Amino acid sequence: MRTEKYTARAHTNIALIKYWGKLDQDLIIPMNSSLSLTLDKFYTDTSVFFDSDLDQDSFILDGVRQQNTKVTHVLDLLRRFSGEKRFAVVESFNHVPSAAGLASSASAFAALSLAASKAAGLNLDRRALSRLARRGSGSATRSIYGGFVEWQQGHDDASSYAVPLEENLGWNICMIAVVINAKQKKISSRVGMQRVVSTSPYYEGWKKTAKEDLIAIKRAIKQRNLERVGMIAEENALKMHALNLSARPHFSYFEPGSLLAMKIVENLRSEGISCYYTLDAGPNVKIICAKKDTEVILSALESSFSRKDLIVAGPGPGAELID
Ligand code: 2P0
Repeated sequence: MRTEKYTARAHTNIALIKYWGKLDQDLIIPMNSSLSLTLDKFYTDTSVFFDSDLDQDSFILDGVRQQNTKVTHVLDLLRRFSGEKRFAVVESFNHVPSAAGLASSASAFAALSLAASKAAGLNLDRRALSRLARRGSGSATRSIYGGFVEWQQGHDDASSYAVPLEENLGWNICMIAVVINAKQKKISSRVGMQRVVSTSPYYEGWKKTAKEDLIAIKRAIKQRNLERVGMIAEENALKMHALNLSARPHFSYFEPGSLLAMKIVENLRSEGISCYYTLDAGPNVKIICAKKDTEVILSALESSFSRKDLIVAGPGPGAELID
């Protein structure tokens, strides 16, 4: 006997104020609140049904069977909440315009939370979905919502969830993803951030400054001040990456191509074009800019990068059922 199959779509998000460190590793309670923009171009579609003929969960990503303990962990939590005893079939497809290495656990766990909770017979509200997605991967907490989203750090399972800041922006803010390297990163976010918390002498400074950056960026978003939003995001990203350089043993996600893209953005800015960069736990650079400036920025990047590695994205929607 199997349950009805539900399919959900969730988009990835890019943090402008980063989450980088956990207060509680099991519950995934972050050390600081973070803020992101959900993007339209990168998303995951996930279908789930429970079936009494199964003797274990099955997870297929882009047609390939996977072993993923985080997926099983979220399904175990759901079984506990819902009383559903059966194992599940989870089938996911990542939609990324090229082999960009930008498919993220954020869209994956947001889509899984929505599809699996429906298949288990639950009608969770978005706050509960955000909390469930958080248990799979921190950044997924924010992908339940579209547009600008704040993950309020909280202090326990009940109080740590995302809230929508502005879901329908009516603002032509864009992100250009510069794909430097699409391969799997050597140091996972989970390992990298934990090492930073345990060893960086600057971590207390990060917590203080992240709090200040969050207040400042929320004000700048409200004022539609792209220059302020971009500059705060760029500085916040650099502070996060400085933590990695100060960890023991130190590490960095930057590659030569990352530095080149960052330099191009800084040069464009000195020529009067409003563009700013941010980087996550990998070498790819995301450029924050106004839609009207994308062509001039793309043409500057094209002198060093192939056009197929430059992807322009806009604000995207929150997680939704599509089937
Ligand atoms: C963020 N990142 O705020 C930060 C900035 C990457 C750099 O959240 O351990 O996959 O599963 O909670 O969410 C990526 O880390 O880590 C991330 P876990 P996650 O988007």
